[in-house]
Amino acid sequence: MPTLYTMPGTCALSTNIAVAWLDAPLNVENMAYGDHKKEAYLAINPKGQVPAVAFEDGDVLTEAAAILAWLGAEYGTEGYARDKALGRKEAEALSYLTSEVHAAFGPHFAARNFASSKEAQDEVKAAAYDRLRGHFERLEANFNESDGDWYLSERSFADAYLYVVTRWIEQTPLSIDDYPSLRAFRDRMQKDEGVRLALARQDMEPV
Ligand SMILES: N[C@@H](CCC(=O)N[C@@H](CS)C(=O)NCC(=O)O)C(=O)O
Repeated sequence: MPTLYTMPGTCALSTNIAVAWLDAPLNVENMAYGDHKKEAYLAINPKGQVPAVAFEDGDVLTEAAAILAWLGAEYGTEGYARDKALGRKEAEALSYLTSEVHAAFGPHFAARNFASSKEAQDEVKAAAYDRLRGHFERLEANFNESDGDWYLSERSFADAYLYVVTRWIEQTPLSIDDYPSLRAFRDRMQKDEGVRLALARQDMEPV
């Protein structure tokens, strides 16, 4: 059985939720923070990041969007990346969420990677918060366009990833209350059985 590697609080939660929604046959190995930089895990994923899926034949798949696409293709049923129109939009949403929105949190989580002095780090963080405001405004507007309970026309893996960033906002000076549809979405997600299972598997609580 393939193993999905996760860590508490991380974007790996999106893949963990997808595994729960699909009831896909994967082990979920939730590492303690720090284990991702140890030799044993670096031998699996030299990037030292989660998520990663290790297959029994030794192959390894990294990058959340790629793992979600693989899960959909391998275990998907109707509504999970099988419908072509939804699949296109889902791929677009996942690229946006992983490469733009997630990346914009970078200076917040690791300002030291962007500047060395405290003053410069504060400046970089302030710029990141402005950028994040733009992203959350766009996410809220996109959500409202779908006119339903989900980010796209029906439930998709974009919702699993969107849930992750609606949690991370709590750690920043931004407020989820400024984005009422996203707030209601987050509340709904936290009542979902699959989301609760994935949270428990990653030693996490609803926010
Ligand atoms: N581009 C990667 C990013 C993965 C990533 O940033 N993972 C974070 C957790 S959300 C991580 O493992 N951080 C630890 C580190 O980089 O040291 C993806 O989409 O999977």
